[in-house]
Amino acid sequence: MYHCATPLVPQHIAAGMYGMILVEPEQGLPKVDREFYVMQGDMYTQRPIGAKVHQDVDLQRMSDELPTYYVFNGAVGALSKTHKMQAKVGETVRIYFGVGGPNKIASFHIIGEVFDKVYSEAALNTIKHSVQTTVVAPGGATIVELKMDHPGSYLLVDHALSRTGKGAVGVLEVTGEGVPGVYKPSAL
Ligand SMILES: [Cu+2]
Repeated sequence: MYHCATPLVPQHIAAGMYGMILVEPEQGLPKVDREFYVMQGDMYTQRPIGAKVHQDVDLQRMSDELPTYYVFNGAVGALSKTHKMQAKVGETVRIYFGVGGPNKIASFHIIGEVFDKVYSEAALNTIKHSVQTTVVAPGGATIVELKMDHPGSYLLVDHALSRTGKGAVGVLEVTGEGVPGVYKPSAL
């Protein structure tokens, strides 16, 4: 994860001056069907969330670490309305997930799925299996992989779930025929 270092650094980061660079091993990472880039950030504004006016930074809120917004890829709705994340049943999805911050740790989770693999802290020499939620520090990243077994709308969230109401939600749309037995109706 990179960012600028112009004072005030957290103010610049809160405005989105960060991104991710992938350094692959010489042979590359294993092939997957889909790859997505997601970064979480926190924002501090003088007006309440949703105010339809120019939103200046609130330096006191920033200092107090009380974000107005939590966003994926820089805007509310970036990964739920503006851009669609799509995959098909049977495909393997890899998500590069980073936290620009400046301040807040993310508890990255996908509702309805489990990460088959997590490269914790984006260290390519360490793979964890079958992880439900993974912690990502500000200035850090992770890589997760999951095979999609069933169609549906899977929500990407920070599992500090109050943050979904402040923007931190994305949608991975999976189409196709479900694998029998993955989800079955309960016997009532
Ligand atoms: Cu900057």
